[in-house]
Amino acid sequence: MSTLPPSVRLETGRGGLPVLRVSALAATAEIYLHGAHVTSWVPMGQRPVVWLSAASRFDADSAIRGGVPICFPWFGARAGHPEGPQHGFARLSHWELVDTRDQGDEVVVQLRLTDSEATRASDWPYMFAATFTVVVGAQLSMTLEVMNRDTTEFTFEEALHTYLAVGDVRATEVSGLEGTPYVDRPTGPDPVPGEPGTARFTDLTDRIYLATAARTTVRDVAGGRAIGISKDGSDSTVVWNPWVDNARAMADFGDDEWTGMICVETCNVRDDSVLLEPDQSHSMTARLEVSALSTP
Ligand code: TA6
Repeated sequence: MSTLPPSVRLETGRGGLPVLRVSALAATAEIYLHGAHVTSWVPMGQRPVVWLSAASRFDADSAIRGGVPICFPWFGARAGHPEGPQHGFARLSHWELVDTRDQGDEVVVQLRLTDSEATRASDWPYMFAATFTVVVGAQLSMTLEVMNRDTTEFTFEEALHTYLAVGDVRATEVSGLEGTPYVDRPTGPDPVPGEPGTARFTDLTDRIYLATAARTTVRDVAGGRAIGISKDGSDSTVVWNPWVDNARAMADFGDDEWTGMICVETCNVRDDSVLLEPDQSHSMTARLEVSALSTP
């Protein structure tokens, strides 16, 4: 990696982990090399859009709580492999900084993770290259590209597990998924019919919406703003809030923090998993933008 542009500084972050601090004209951002983990995106004049727990761990053996965890090559617990880390190894791995450059008013940062002795020795032994490209500006664009560098096909799941900051999740709704069937994880594995209205939050919410490429909008009424999430190359969307009991049960999640966040995750999971032939690659992009809340 050659020298960095003045808009990007590689510094020592929390827990002594290396962090890229990005100052674009229209926004600032932070990306830890640990997990290629976006932990902050703040458009000029806005409050932080990406939520981060005050109780998050910052060590090489733990996932950062909040921000945008990269879930790869599986999502959740890996079927048949209880020993594997929840949500795959990508968010627990050190990613290499391969490129960073100014692009007009925006700043582009690119990180890469390839197979290693550890991953090849795991129960997911394939040769791959994962490239994560973040474009920091008035919007935040994140693209995960996976290339099959093996001589055999492989299937993977992926998620940009985005935590968004809201004023009060109990006064928040998510539009764009109306009528879309989903797996309601607290109640069972089979998809249930979609709801006609916007998604609202009154309890633990953990939904996998399948076969949807829809743009979603988080209407943060208490926070007075809307957050738009558009996506390419993604057929699943997960919506999650742990609610009070699960928040209390997580050591890296403040007991009262659950009211201030909602996860809207850009994914390809379960039936939407991705099959790659040798030398094939697949890209998935999530794009965030903030706007004032239009009155209903
Ligand atoms: O995306 C929702 C989910 O799969 C929930 O079931 C919950 O486990 C959440 O991810 C957080 O997972 P983590 O491993 O980061 O605690």
